[in-house]
This record gives sequence, C-alpha cells and structure tokens, in this order.
Amino acid sequence: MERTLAIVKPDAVEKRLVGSIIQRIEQAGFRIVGLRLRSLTRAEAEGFYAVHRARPFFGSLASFMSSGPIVVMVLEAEGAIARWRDLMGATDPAKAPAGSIRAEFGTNIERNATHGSDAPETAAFEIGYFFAGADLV
Ligand code: FUP
Repeated sequence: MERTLAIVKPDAVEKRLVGSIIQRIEQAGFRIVGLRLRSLTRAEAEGFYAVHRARPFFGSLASFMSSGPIVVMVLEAEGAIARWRDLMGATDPAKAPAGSIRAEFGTNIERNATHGSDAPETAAFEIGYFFAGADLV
C-alpha cells in the first residue's frame, strides 16, 4: 500500500467543489486516511513549495495557496501516487484529459483545483508537512 498527499486548493474550495472531488476519490477506490480543512500562511505555502523557490511562478503560487482555505488529505491505495495524478490530469487544465479533475474543475495552470505528490520521497515530506502519524487512521 502507498500513500500520497492530496490538496483541494483554494480555487476549488471557493467554488464548493470539495464534495465532488472527495466523491471522485472515494469512487476511485482510495481509502482516505487523513483529512483536514485549514488555511496556510504565506510562509507555510512557501515552505510547502520550497522546491519551486527559484521558479518565476513561485511568488504568485504562494499567494494563491495562502489566499483561502484548503482541504488536505492523505490517500491510500496500491500505486496511490500515480493513480491520484492520473485522476487529476496534467498540471495545466487545458492539457488535462477530458473528464479529469483538473480539466473539469481547474481554471488555469496555477488555479488547477488539486495537488498530488509526485514521488514517494515528496509524498513522505508532504504528508509530514500536514499530518502527524497519530492523525492518520
Ligand atoms: P504538479 O506536480 O502537477 O502539481 O505540477 P508542478 O510540481 O510542476 O507545479 C506545482 C504547482 O505550481 C502547480 F500545481 C501550479 C504551479 N505552477 C504554475 O503556477 N505555473 C507553472 O508554469 C507551473 C506550475
């Protein structure tokens, strides 16, 4: 079994898409092992995306991610990291396959509705960023 971090980003929370996104996650067979609604300070958003610090979009991304509440979740399944990224679709909603979460619910490459870890090492870092072991069921 593998675990990944999923985030419903501020754009999707504001559009009241939390239920629709969780429904897709459950229907796809993931077990939700951690779930919380919270806000990020700008410093927390910068820390979460620290790997992108040198990229031109970093400042705007940190502002967006700290602009409103997010839902953070830990999802468990065989191959959870790749499967959640498949369900989301490409980073840019315009390039995501029809029917994927980002194609259906995203606005643009920044306001793209959801986040998912991209590798086991990043999943471990990202899960630890939001959850203690005792928070996961
Ligand atoms: P992903 O793994 O699909 O979330 O994509 P990346 O790690 O490449 O990018 C992380 C986040 O940075 C994206 F979700 C949105 C943001 N981003 C931009 O705002 N502009 C870009 O050109 C690329 C990424």
